[in-house]
Amino acid sequence: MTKTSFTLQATDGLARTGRIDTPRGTIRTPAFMPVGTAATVKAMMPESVAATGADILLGNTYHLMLRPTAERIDRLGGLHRFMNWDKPILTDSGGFQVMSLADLRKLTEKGVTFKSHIDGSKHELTPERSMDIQRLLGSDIVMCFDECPALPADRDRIAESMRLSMRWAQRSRDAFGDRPGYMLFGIQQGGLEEDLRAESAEALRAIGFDGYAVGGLAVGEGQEAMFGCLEYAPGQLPEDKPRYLMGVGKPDDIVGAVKRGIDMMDCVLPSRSGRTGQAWTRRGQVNIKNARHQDDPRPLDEDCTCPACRNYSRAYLHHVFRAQEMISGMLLTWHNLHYYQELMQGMREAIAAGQFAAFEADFHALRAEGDI
Ligand code: PRF
Ligand code: ZN
Repeated sequence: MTKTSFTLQATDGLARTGRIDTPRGTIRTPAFMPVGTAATVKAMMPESVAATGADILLGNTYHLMLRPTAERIDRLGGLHRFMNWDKPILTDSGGFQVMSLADLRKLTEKGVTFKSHIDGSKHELTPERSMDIQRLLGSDIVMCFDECPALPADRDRIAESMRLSMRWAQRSRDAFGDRPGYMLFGIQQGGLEEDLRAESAEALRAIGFDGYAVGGLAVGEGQEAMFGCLEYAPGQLPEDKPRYLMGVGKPDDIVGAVKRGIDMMDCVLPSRSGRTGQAWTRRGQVNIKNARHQDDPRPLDEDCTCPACRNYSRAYLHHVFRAQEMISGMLLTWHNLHYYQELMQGMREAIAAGQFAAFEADFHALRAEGDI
C-alpha cells in the first residue's frame, strides 16, 4: 500500500474513534504517541514500547538535526531503521523546540536562526529546511513548520504570529510536494482567541492537509482555559481528517481532549515522570519515592498487567528508585506508557460502544478514591 487514509469508525458525542492507515501500519485513534525525541523513548527498548500498545512514536526535527544530523540518519537508512522501530513515526517540525530550548534565537519571515543548546553551533530552520529534514528522517507524518507564542501574550502578538505560521504552512505544503504514503499535517494557532483560531483553520483548510493539529495550547494557560479553547477549535477543523492536540498531557487532559473531538496526542509526561519516580495509575498519581511504600509488598496497581506490576512490589520499586538503579526508570516508564495506552484503548472501546460518558464518569470516580 502506498496510500494513507483516515477512517472514522464511530462517534459518541464529539468523541471519535477510527484508524489512520499508512504503509508502515495502522494507527488506532484516539492515539497516544510516546515521545522518542533523540531516536529513543528514554529507558525503553522499541519492542517494549510496541508491547505497551503504541502504534506510533513522535520524533523531533530539532534534536535530530543537531545530533546525529538528518543527513547521517539518511545515510544509515532512515530513522526507523536507525532506532529499530518499524511502525509509523510522526516528527515535530522544530520551531517549537527552538523556542523552548535553543540559545540566541532570531525570528524573521524566512525562518529562525539559533545556537544549539548542545555545543553552541549556529543553525537555521525554515519551512523548506524542516520539510527536507523530516524527509531525510523518513518521517511518516510530517508537521508544518510553525511558531508557537508562549501564553499569556497580547492579541496583536498572537495574531501576527498565527499569520506568520499560516504563511509558513503554505511554504511547508509547497516544499513537501506530493509524496504518496506520507502525510503532512497543518498546525492551527491563534492562542485562546476564537476568531483567530477560525481564521487559522480557514487558512489551513484552503491549503489542504492530510491532518490538522491544534497547536499553541498547553503552554501555560491551564486546563480550564485549554478546555475552553477545545470547545470550538476542533470543530473548526475538517471532520474527515485526524485532529492532533500537540504536547498534551496528563491523563485527565487526554480524556477531556478526546471528549471534545481530538484524535491524537503526544506528551513526555509518562516517560519523563517515570524517570523521576512518578507513576500514573487509574487511581491517580503515585510518588514511589514516598517512604510509605518501603515495606509494601503489593504491586503499584493490582489490576495492571505491565511487567512492573506483575513482577515487582512497591517496596522494590521504591528501593531501586532510592538506590538510583537504572531499572527504576525502566519499570516506571513501562508502567506509565502501558497505563496511557490502556486508557486510550478504553476510550476507543467506549466510543465504539456509545459509552464514552460512562467511561469518563468511571475514570473520574476511581481517581477521586485515590491511591490505597
Ligand atoms: N507547535 C509545534 N509543536 C508543538 C506545539 C506547537 O504549537 C506545542 C504546543 N503545545 C507542542 N509541540 N510545532
Ligand atoms: Zn503497571
